[in-house]
Amino acid sequence: MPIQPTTQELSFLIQKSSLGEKYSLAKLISLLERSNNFFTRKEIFYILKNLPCKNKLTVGFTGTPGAGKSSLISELCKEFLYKTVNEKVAIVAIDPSSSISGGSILGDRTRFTIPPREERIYFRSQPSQLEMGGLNPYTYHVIRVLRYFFEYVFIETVGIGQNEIEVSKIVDYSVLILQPFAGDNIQFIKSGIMEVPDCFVINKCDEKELASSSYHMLLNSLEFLKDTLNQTQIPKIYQTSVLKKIGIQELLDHIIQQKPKKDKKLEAISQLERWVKNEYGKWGLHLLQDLLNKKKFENYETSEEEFLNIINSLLQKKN
Ligand SMILES: Nc1nc2c(ncn2[C@@H]2O[C@H](COP(=O)(O)OP(=O)(O)OP(=O)(O)O)[C@@H](O)[C@H]2O)c(=O)[nH]1
Ligand SMILES: [Mg+2]
Repeated sequence: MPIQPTTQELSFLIQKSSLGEKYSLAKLISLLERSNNFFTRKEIFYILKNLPCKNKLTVGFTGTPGAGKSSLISELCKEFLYKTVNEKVAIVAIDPSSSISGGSILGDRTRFTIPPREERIYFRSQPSQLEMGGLNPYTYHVIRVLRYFFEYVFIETVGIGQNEIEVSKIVDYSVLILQPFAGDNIQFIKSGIMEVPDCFVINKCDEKELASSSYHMLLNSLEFLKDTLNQTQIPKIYQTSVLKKIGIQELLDHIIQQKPKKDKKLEAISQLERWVKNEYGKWGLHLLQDLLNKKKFENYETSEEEFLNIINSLLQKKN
């Protein structure tokens, strides 16, 4: 595949991907992950616009390192295969252990036990931009592509705090996975992210006693916060064990009942702002807001192109 594939080649990849061919999909995603490939991306989304988008729900799974996120997602997927008939799920794992140049490697941290030839499940690992597992700059575009081909897209990221907030911006539903608490101090209550997750999971509830005390500790904290934050109700808490296969069905039932709540245009604008802020700082953000006030937002690539034209003409004038 040349650096700049032709429209025909891209259409071919997209057609094959929509028929469930994983190799073509992997190629398509790799094209998106190449940093300097704006025109290819624009072309990809232009072609995709003519296809129906399959996606019903995008779900984010975040949580403390080693809480069992990958293991739990694997179990949820196996359950998903029983529960649904023709639907498909794509998993994107943001892998903090692989380097940017390394691409998708299945390092120690990615413990997925999904049958590799299963046609209804697609797995992709993405190197993280940050040491702790923050979103890659291309994650959003990869998710947008996957939404065309899969009813469900699951994203795994490591860490709570900023990552939790970042991932919540590109998903319809956020699940925070924790391990049973050893002490009586819930450290994350201080981190100000308790209001971000839509639901909590305490995984590794293999032992009833520890599971129950952790559950009540979390419940108390959430009730305390509910009053201080003036919320009407607290999010659901699930207790699961991958080891003993507890709570998996209930959690999956709950997840697939959810409705998409995000306005995809607002989501696109927020991701465009995120990119501009990272690349050009407050100055860029100011120019973008000016542009968005004057011109109706159509789609990510159109606004990105208009923004880059403004930047280029300003830089030319300066020289
Ligand atoms: N006892 C017990 N161990 C579990 C359970 N779920 C996962 N584990 C173990 O916990 C360890 C970490 O599991 P992972 O699924 O890799 O956890 P993770 O949260 O994805 O880890 P990172 O991606 O590295 O943050 C593995 O050794 C799993 O076998 C569970 O329900 N009970
Ligand atoms: Mg993992």
